[in-house]
Amino acid sequence: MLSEKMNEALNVQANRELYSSYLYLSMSYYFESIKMSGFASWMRVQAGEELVHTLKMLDYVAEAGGRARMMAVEAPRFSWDSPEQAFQHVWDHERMVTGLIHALMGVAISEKDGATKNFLQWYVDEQVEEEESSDAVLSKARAAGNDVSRLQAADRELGQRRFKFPRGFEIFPNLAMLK
Ligand code: OFO
Repeated sequence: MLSEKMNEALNVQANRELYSSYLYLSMSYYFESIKMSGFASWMRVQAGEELVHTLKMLDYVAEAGGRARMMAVEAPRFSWDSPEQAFQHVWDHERMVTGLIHALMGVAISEKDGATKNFLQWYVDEQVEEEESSDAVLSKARAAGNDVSRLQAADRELGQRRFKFPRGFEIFPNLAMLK
């Protein structure tokens, strides 16, 4: 059984995960607006992953005897000056989320909640990947700068990324199939 404090902290983090999904969807449409469909597709995949992070956390709350509570989702930023600036934002955002996950782990420890601590380890590991992948994309965007042909090459490369909702979370068809 989750303590009230743990329950609330998990609900708040689930809301931040949903915000992440919303932010990446906003970036996806920004990239569509500047005709960079590969970057747009990459962001859409990222938005799908964040939705899974949200559901996984809310499902855990429900299964652990808590109460999953939906909260208002903040409106994300709408526009960026360049692909590099957008990917810098992703990188900064993911580092901030890593801090939030570590703080959440701190709550599980202070509440002596071993089950939640084990559950959160998945997110700790996932953040290592999220930081690595956003760093790699930021480096590509930075290297391309304003060079149109290099940006187009990066756009083609990132457009290859595919995503399939994991078993149990098949709420949408494969996003790539919608393209
Ligand atoms: Fe949920 O990992 Fe990014 O924010």
